[in-house]
Amino acid sequence: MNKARYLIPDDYMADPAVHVFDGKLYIYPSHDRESGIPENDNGDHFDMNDYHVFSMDDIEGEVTDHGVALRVTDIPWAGRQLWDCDVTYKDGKYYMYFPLKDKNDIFRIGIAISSKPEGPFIPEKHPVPGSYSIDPAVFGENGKYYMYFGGIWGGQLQRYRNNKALESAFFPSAQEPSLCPKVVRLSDDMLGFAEEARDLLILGKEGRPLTQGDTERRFFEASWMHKYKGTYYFSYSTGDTHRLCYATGDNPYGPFTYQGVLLTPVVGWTTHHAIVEYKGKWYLFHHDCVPSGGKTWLRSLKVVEMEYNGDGTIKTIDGGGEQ
Ligand code: FUB
Repeated sequence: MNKARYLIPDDYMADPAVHVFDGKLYIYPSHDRESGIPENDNGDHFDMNDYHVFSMDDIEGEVTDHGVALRVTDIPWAGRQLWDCDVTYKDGKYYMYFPLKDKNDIFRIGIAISSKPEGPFIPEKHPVPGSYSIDPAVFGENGKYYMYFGGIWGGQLQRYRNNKALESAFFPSAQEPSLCPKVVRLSDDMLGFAEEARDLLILGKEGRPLTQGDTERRFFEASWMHKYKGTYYFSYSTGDTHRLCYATGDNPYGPFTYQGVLLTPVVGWTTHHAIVEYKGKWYLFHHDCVPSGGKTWLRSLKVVEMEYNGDGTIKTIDGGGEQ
């Protein structure tokens, strides 16, 4: 596959989480829609209210839409805005983790469970105790499952320190270490956190944490974790500078060392992704706003092959937007 391919031309889907279950690729995107809410820095215009699940047997082949897997109206604690979800498998069950604002307009992370990768997913009655912010991504190995989460601005991460809500949002100054994504091991029943969420440190090559003012490299949102040749790759969006970047480490908690840009800006404001190996090749799933003519809240899913250099760095992919 040399060229990026749009996967779902008939609908607006974004924020892909992608996994191989039973030998097939399963895609768990956000489902964008035209809600009429004006665009703002809080992300109110991303007013999604359900999830569809898609699958593929072949990266060039047909994409099957399995229909609605979860609706906001099915979730007892729901306020609004179903953002980026992820799904993982353990002991015969598929667990979907999703961010949603509760009735007080606070993002929490919810769980919904299915016996099949395509759903339908049945939501738990309450969000994960102690959860906050957005963009959960789950990485499992050796029977342990780690959740990565967090996002600044509309994702509300600036409202917390040490897992406690602040009286008001607060950003570090430009020279101070940036707000970190969070990593936490999930409990054995997959329904809660087994420990306090920790800061996932991203260091520059000189060993110092990236600073809040380093907007071209610091974390904004859209965590993803994958492993390649024994190295852990944490990748994320820089938000207002519109890059997907990555950092590497030798264990799931880090620290991670910044390595570079995975995807240059796309057409649109947000950039978000999943990285997955399928049939011996690596792929970057992501989104852009070309089909909607640049409407930032109507995004379209794409996939492109991703390549590593011999030293384990990733070849930067051109997102096609303004740099
Ligand atoms: O889709 C809403 C938000 O936009 C996601 O949670 C972010 O990662 C960004 O893609």
